Amino acid sequence: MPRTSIPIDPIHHLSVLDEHGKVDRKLLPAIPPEKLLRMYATMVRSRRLEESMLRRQRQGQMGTFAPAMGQEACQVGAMAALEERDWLVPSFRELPAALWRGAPMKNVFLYAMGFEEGSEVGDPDRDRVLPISIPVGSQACHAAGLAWASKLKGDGAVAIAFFGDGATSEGAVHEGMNFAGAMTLPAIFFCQNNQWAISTPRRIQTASATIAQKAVAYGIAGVQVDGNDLFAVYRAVSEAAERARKGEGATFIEAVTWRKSVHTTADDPRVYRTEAEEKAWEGKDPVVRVRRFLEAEGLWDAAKEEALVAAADREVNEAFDAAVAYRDGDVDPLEIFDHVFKTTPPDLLRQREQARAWIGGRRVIIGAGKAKTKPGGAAAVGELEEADDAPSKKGGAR
Ligand SMILES: Cc1ncc(C[n+]2csc(CCOP(=O)(O)OP(=O)(O)O)c2C)c(N)n1
Ligand SMILES: [Mg+2]
Repeated sequence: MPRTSIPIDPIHHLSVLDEHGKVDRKLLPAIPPEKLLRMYATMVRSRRLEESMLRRQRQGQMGTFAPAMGQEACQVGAMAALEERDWLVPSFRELPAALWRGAPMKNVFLYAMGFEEGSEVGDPDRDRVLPISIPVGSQACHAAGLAWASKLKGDGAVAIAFFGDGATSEGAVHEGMNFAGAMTLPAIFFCQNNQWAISTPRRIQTASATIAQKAVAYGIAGVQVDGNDLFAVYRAVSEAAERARKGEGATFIEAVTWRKSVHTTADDPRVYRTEAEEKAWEGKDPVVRVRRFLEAEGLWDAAKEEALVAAADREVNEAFDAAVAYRDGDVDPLEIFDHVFKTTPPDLLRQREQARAWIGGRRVIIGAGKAKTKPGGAAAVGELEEADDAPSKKGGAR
């Protein structure tokens, strides 16, 4: 009765594009130049938008958000490797992925101003993008469910879930991946290991040598990629999608990356990260890496960069102005009951009616101190103020 080894497939690490913009030609995915330039432009647009959002949040012009700076290659590389029919299941840090799918910057601002309709990326009946989901790890189960539906319908769609290193300590991630393994589902679980879960470092999140190796336990494919390498991510996701479409099941991808900025605008990483660490990752910036590659290929130069940045900044400013105009316009606060279910269920309809009665004819302060009155009780998010024509507290519907 000897002790024998159980054969387990090794977990590979994939890297294609180095910090100086040099590539391994054998591994470089074939991406047409127009698509490649659109990928780079999306990374830059995302970076410029988030830099603007950070400034605007500090000035009180919008609420909190979770910047994806430093993780642009993970998200744009992954989404560009997929098709329109594939499902995007984001967590709360997926701006670059949403922009790739066509999210209007105006909506990005609206979401950060508290408007649920900001979640809309396009046509909700057509665009396969789920809204932001804040509960850590929930995305794995959502993607497993969508992948199961896709398998049952035979529509060939793949579902990709984005979550972080911290999420791998949540039960939902294991449930989702186990289900996808057991049911051989067309799902991709994309873990952005950005080294931190707020202030908890990766090294105490799990005793696993890699996060990718957890795939072995679910019987699904697993790979670790350099998450700051657009081409490694693109290749890994292309391979995962191909496997999924062939009916060979799910893949777990660990993308090793770095959150360059704050966890959210309510966080200060200087309290728990050293300057030396920040510096070490500075040279690995995913956007700079692609730019160097494009320059070396003769596809990019300083003038093009300047024009792209100027266009992105223009787009950001126009989107912000449009979002402010919307916020200060005729907004109905009862819309908080909309945008979740296609058909609002009866209990929410009842709550909607209660809220309508409670608001009565009172004024509501919207955004930066603007007062609006809407007859019939519909008003806006923000503070309530007694209006002259409001029903008295005693007499008003409650
Ligand atoms: C179930 C649940 N627990 C706690 C939180 C609070 N929370 C928000 S983000 C976060 C850390 C997530 O870290 P990670 O999964 O690494 O993702 P990252 O923020 O780094 O993108 C926590 C604990 C939450 N949103 N949901
Ligand atoms: Mg993290």
